[in-house]
Amino acid sequence: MPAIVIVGAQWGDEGKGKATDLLGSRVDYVVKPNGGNNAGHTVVVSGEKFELKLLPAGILSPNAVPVIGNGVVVNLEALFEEIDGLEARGADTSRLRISANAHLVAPYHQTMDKVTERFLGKRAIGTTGRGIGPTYMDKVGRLGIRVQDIFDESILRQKIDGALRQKNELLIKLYNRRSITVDEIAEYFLSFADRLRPMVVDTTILLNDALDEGDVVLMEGGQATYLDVDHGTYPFVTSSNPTAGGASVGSGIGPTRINRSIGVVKAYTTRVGAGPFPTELFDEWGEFLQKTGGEFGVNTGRPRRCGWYDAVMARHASRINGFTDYFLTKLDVLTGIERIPVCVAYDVDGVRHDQMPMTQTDFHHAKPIFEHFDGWTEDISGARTLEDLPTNARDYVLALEKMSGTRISGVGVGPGRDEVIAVR
Ligand code: 2SA
Ligand code: GDP
Ligand code: MG
Repeated sequence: MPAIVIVGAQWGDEGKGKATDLLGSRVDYVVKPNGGNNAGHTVVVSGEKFELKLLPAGILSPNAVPVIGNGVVVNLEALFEEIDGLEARGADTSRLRISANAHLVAPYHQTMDKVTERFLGKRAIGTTGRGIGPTYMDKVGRLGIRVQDIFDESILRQKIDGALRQKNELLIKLYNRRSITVDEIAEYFLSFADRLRPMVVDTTILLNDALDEGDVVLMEGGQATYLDVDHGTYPFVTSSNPTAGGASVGSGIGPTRINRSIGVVKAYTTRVGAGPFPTELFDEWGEFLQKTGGEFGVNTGRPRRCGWYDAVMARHASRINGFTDYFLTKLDVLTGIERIPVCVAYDVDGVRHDQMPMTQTDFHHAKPIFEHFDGWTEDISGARTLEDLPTNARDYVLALEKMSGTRISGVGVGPGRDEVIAVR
């Protein structure tokens, strides 16, 4: 009956993998609606760490059916590498289902991602280099290759030919690269056909039938609100819609069937890649958060930029995603900080903004206006109720809830599956 969506409320890496895993035992399907192998979701089960990229984190929930939705861009090489890696560690991936409409990442997309970044020079986005942007460009430009095309070789070749006419022009003239042949790309895709075939279904029918039968479907958004191509800090964004509405499009589950929208938000802020970041720290506190929080990219290993919690962003994310509740993560990382700053508004060229500025230029100029909260020194990783927290930690959580305008339903106090406070 109900569909639930999980969305990152900041710039990613809020702990969506952990949030999905927590709900995993109570859901029947876990769908990835957007993104591709640019994502990196960590789940720690009994001290063992799993890093999911293209696969939904729900693949680790033994009773849930993991689904790659139509909105995802699939790199088949990465897909089977990840499946083999998980199987080798004892995970069962046999239930995985993939949308026939999902688009495929071709080797030339990765090349184009990298050369575009090089061309942009100091205005580069800081992409993961996985070819995500160029694959979505081809999807919207109607030059994409879809999963279903692999099962009709003549159509596959026609589509590759169409895409390559444009690509070869670009690659040779602009990027000074060798031209690519239809044969080599067709051969590349066809080499995965036999393994792929049993997993491919019309996932929109699968998921809607499941909802009709009373099953619970969880949509696990990749990336985050401020990396959304419409709502994020454009152009420093990814090329999909990782917001709640995007999850509906990327899975074929109508918006009226979604009855819970969970925002995952870190007790501070991080960002990987370029772009504005008002509360970013360049001092020893930034280093403290990076080190204590282990803030390094799951996929690329890049260090994440770190800053204080930004309540203006959280309020705006609530609005765009219609959050019903927030899951606040990594509260434990703030342990030991005497006074914790929280950004409550921005100063943009002398004018106070309590809401997100309308223009990107203003957001680039935004200086945080901080309120300070008393910290705590006690180890909180064993807390399982709000009452177990030191008073100052509890007050910090309640203050964030008030400032962000959405109730907090859970608090992460460590990376482990059980290191969580269920608030109410
Ligand atoms: P892309 O590759 O076209 O999607 O890059 C565009 C922007 O989106 C950001 N992006 C991410 N930000 C945070 N985490 C992501 N996943 C990995 C992780 C990242 C990693 O979980 O750690 O390993 O570096 C992710 N994926 C995309 C990206 O940094 C660009 O700013
Ligand atoms: P995702 O992309 O949103 O799924 O997040 P990532 O997996 O990229 O990054 C989140 C990191 O924080 C991972 O290393 C998690 O294991 C870790 N994590 C999640 N929740 C908590 C928490 O409450 N406390 C601590 N200390 N770590 C957490
Ligand atoms: Mg991540």
